[in-house]
Amino acid sequence: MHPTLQKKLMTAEEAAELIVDGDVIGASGFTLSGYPKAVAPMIARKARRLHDAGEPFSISLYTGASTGDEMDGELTRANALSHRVPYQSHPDLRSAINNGAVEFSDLHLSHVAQYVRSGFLKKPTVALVDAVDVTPEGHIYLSTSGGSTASYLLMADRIIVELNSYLGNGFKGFHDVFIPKAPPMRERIPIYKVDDRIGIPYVAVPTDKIVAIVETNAPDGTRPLKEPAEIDLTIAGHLVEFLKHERHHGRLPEGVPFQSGVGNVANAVLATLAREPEMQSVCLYTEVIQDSVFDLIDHDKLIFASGTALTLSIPFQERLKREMELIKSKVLLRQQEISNHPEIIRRLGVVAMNTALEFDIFGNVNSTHVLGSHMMNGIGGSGDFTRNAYLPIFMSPSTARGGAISSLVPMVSHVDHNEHSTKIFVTEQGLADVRGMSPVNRARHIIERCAHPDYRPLLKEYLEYGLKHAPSRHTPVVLSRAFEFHLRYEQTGTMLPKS
Ligand code: 0RQ
Repeated sequence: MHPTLQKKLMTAEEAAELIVDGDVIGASGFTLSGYPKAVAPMIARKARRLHDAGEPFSISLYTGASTGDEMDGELTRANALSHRVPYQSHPDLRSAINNGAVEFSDLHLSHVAQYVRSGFLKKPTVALVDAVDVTPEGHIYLSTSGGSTASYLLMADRIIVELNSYLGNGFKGFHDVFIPKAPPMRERIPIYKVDDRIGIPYVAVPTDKIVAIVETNAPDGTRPLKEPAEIDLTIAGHLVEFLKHERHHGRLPEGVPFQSGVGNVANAVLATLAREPEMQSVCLYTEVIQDSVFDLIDHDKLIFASGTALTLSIPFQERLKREMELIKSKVLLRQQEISNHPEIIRRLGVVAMNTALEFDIFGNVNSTHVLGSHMMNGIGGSGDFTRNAYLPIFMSPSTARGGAISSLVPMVSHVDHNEHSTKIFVTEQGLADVRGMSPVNRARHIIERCAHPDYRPLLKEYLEYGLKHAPSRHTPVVLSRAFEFHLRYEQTGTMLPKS
């Protein structure tokens, strides 16, 4: 290591001492990939020590999206977090948000970097990043996530680099870092093909801002994905049949890229696409690239994948290390404001596939709030993609909690994606294509194709009641009954009426 950088080497514990009460940390990390793993637990330790001594200590934490236990878990358990932005999925942090201990700003992920650069959010005082290399000129080569890290590095006064040797120098070159100009002088973002590179492979920072370098050797703490369950495969099967049908009828141009959300259903869809002999090779213009990218590669079905996070389970992180050059020729990582940018999603005609918690008979979707109140993870990129996609698709099992909850309800208890943006719904029961339909036809179609048989008659009865008693036949919402499923669940523990 160059002597100028060597002087900044320190332990994670020493680096944590540089963090003070009230700091705003802008960190790397997106869906458990590329987040710093060493310094945050030491910040948590410092917080405990200060709290025990009766002193205040709490920080704000901005990231790309969710991070692992070393960051979101440790900091939450030490009561060290006051404000979290913009997405999370850790059970302890989720509880702290829902019990009011941590303030949470749930933002569209494409907005975050611009929020920070334009001063809508407090300026990060410290950037804390997981990197594969840092050079004497101040070139920081990010690890497995792009996130909003380049903007945090740009805006923060102090930078702490976790120099992570796990992936090795071979990882350099995965990133394409580009920050758009500020409005109103912004120019077009010149991505015309999924694999277009428009930036540079590192983030350039003034070296005097780097206050600490902490050496680590740690893989991402990604949770292993389960083998796809029967229900995930059934949903994936309906979806793939639909895509083949659309292609056959000339409504799905060859080469339109796919975006797929996180989790088991999303992974099962891509794995099913990979195995389907009639589906041609695909491009991904997405945010999270999961293990299933290897299914596509192995079946020679991947043309190229552009994302902001390479979220791989440990066996696939090991495989990435073994096949670095092959994967690099097929995958690139962008900043999340570019991976999720409306201009590019609309231009490329992305097919967006995301998971809903619940959706209603008219096509509104709730992705975030259980019973309208309890925060699950956040909207993430689902809004960026859904609103701008060529074909937005929502998937969900038709019931949750052993059948006590219907994912299809008379009216969603919280709206993340409204009926004007949504088009296709899929459950294990079937697929509803509601493009161009009036609200009543949408409702009939969605109930018939997607509802669980236990709930279908109840939803039909609600619709028919609305057609008789609602103030309008256009969208026959009956306010006094619209939340009867949710209220019944709160009162009895099931959305099904007592028989
Ligand atoms: O609860 O874990 O206690 O059993 O919700 O449900 O079926 O395991 O689904 O893990 O795919 O997550 C929408 C949360 C789905 C996710 C959501 C309960 C259910 C279970 C999880 P348990 P599943 P998944 C890319 C795009 C928003 C962000 C997004 C998400 C738990 O996909 O966060 O799309 N999406 N980003 O029992 C009450 C209902 C329920 C319900 C399910 N209707 N009411 N509970 N559950 N339906 C990623 C990023 O942008 C970063």
